[in-house]
Amino acid sequence: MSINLFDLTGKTALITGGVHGLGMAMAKGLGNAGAKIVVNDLSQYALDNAIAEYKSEGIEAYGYVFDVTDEEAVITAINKIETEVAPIDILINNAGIIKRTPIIEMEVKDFTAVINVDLISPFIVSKNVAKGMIERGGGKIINICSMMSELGRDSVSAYAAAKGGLKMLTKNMATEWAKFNIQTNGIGPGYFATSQTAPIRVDGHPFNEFIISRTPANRWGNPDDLQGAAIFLSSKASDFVNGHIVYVDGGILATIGKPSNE
Ligand code: GCO
Repeated sequence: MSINLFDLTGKTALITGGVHGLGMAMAKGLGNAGAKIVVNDLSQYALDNAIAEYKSEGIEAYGYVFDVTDEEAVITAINKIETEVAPIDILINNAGIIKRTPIIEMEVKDFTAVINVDLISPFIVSKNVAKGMIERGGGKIINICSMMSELGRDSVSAYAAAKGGLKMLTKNMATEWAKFNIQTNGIGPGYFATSQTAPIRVDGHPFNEFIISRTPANRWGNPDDLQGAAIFLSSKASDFVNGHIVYVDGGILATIGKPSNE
């Protein structure tokens, strides 16, 4: 009998912030591979719209309002999810924010806000989900990293510091939890066409042309381009993969780039 290493039937996946963009695309990939989907947001309105979209595509999905930076709220939500839906087999720490401000002009409160959501909340959610995974004999954790886990860019210091830290937090989670059959890895998206990049992607914006020339695939990523990596790292196919950041970037990190007139 052939085994489908990528089948997620019977699994339950929590994707934080999975109400739009890359998180929703990855969640749809997991849902189409058989998983039940649980997403969170601060807005019930956003959740209601997202759940309706998942269900319109035949995906079983549930939404919970909670703040990923508030550990008490996270613990309460995990207990509700694991009581009302099912134990969490797969966690994708996707929720994130970005503030584009030069370091000199950035206020400490803004830097701190990005670190809290993009680095400290994956720590909070993972450690509280991992407790149940350890009791149940294993699980999958995927942290959404970034090109900024490896590279700097003007105006995104807080985001780069958070995503660089998230890369190393991923490796430490892998180090501590692999013995419990929890595989912890990361996905590092390149530049994707989402609402988060909309301001720097408009036609004629210099950054738009720059990214197309800087990406060997000569295009922005489409959110669905992340589904394969998400399914792989959520499935049996990655049971011996730990602490690895899978960069889905069209080749950006493979090259120093080329002169714009080539
Ligand atoms: C930016 C972009 C990036 C991308 C992504 C790259 O301002 O440089 O928003 O942060 O969103 O993180 O991997």
